[in-house]
This record gives sequence, C-alpha cells and structure tokens, in this order.
Amino acid sequence: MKRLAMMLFAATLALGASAPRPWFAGTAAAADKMVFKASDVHPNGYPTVVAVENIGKKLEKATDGRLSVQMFAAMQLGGEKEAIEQAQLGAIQFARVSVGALGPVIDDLNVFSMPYVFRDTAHAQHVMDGPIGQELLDKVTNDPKAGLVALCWMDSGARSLYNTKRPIRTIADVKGLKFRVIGNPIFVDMMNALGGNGVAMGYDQVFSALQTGVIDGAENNPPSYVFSNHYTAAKYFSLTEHLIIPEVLVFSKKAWTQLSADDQSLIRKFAREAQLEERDLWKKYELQAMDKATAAGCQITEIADKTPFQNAVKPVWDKYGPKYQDMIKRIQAIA
Ligand code: GTR
Repeated sequence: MKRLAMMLFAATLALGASAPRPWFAGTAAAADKMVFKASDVHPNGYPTVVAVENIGKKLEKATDGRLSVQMFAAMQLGGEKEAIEQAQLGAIQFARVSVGALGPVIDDLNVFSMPYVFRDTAHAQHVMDGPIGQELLDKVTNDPKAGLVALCWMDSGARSLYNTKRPIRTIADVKGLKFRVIGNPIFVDMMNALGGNGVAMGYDQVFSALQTGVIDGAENNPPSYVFSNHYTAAKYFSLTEHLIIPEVLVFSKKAWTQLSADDQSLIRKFAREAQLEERDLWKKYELQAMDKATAAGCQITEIADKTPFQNAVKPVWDKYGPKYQDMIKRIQAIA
C-alpha cells in the first residue's frame, strides 16, 4: 500500500466515531470505552508485539473492558516512519518503533544510534533502566514539536550485517556491497564508513529489495532477520554487532492529553512492566531465531575481533560524536 493510502486507511479505521476522540468506541451507554490502535512492523508472536498486546490485556482487566488495545502487526499500517506520523496525527495511539527511526524527529536520541556506543546489550540495558533512559524518554515527551509521549524502552539486541553474496569475515569483505539501513543519515554514513554503500529504505521494502537484488544486504538483529523472512533471501549473517539500538513505545500526544490522569498512570504503569516483560521474551526469541537460521542452512559467521570494524566507523564518531559528547561520556561511565 502506498503511504497516503495507508494514512487514509489508518484514519478511516480511527474515525469510526466522533472527533475529537477518534478512538472513542462507545455508545452513550458506554461513553468512555476506548480502543487504542497500536502499530508494529513485526509479526504476531514477536516480543514487542506480545508486550504491547499484554499492555492491552492488563488495561482491559483493570478497567472492566473500558480501555483496550487493537494491534496492527506486520506492517499492516506501513513502516515506522508512517507509524510515527500516524501517532503524531492521532490516527493511531501506540507506536512501537526503533530509536533509529525516531532519531530524525528527536535528535537527542541519535546518541543511541552511534555504532559501538554500547559495550554490549547488558550495558545498553543498564543505561535504559537508569536515569539516562528516563531522561531521554522525557526528552521525547517534552519536545513540543514531536507530538509524542514516550512510555518505555524495549530491547532489540545487537544488529549485524547480512547479505546475499558472501560471508563477511573481515572489513574488506564489506567492500562494494549495497546495504539497506534505517532512514537516518547516521546509518548511511556508518555503512559507507564500513566500506559498503548505505541505502536508506523503509522496513516494509527490505524483503523484496533483497529478493530482486536492489540491495545486496541489510543489517539487523537475528529475530528481525528471521521473522521478517530476510534469511530466506540473504543467507550470510555475520555477527558484527555494530549497533545496539533500543526500541521505544510512544503514545500519540494528541490522544494522551484527552485521557484522565488515572488512565494515563495506568498506561504508564503497564508500559513500564512491558519493558521488562519484553526483555524476557526477547532472550528466547533471539535463540529461536538463530536456531531457525542455522537449520535453514544460513551461514553464521562469528567475528572474533571486532576492532577493525570499530576503527572503520571512526569517521561517524568524528562527524556526530562532538554533538553528543556529554551524553556519550555519561553512557560510557555506566558499568
Ligand atoms: C528492527 C526493529 C524495527 C525496525 C527494523 C528496521 O530490528 O525492531 O523497529 O526498526 O529493525 O530495521 O527498520
């Protein structure tokens, strides 16, 4: 579906009832019934999808069915750029997106998109769970232009390179390959610094672009690689682990400001719980994904020494590092 058509589709879904609360789903008798629309690029069963559905179940239970969540998984409403725009417009209420996709809207978030900024996923989790994590969620919520309320973080492991041509064992193997990246200039610069060609593209287009050869590869975590079927087209997966980008669950500010304080705090509470629930689900899903890829004959390459990859992205650090210098220092100081 083209973008405009998708936006209209979402708006039509949302306009089932009267403005100014398009998600108002009730009759006069059940005046407060609200069904929040949620978007995720991932399919049913994926940790982020399940975690947001669980928020819906808890809301339903806590409010005797007055509040609930309707999940539009698997890119039914488009990619993440569209999800962000739809939440800003109030056509949907929940959008679970990557910080990589939200960075162009809230620049402070881009610090998490710097290659190798986190030592490992445990380090990233400590940052998310502590004051820096809260500070950046607040930056999103308090940004007057963003039109979003940031509720919680979600894990998405480490991202690695995969492609249709050859195993990547050394930095030289990246040379000349065209890799899809999330639409954010940092990632195009990163891919170019690694020796490939970075092509920004929506997640909804990656699978067919791999199949048709428009791109040679992409970069993502194992669950995305497998459960979006990319592994069927690109069988070489190399554990470069160059990015650890957290996910964020946002709510439409337009819709948020019309909720009662009690409803807002219920949503906040269940979202905070979802942050840890998703983390547990994630660990299992990552293992399942690796098993599935191996069973399908994908070639998984370990990179014993990542130093050449870390050195190669220095131009990205030279270009963007100074801007986020203070935050980078604080992140690096976290154990
Ligand atoms: C996945 C992430 C999605 C999306 C996707 C992408 O790992 O969960 O939110 O950002 O990557 O590469 O577009």
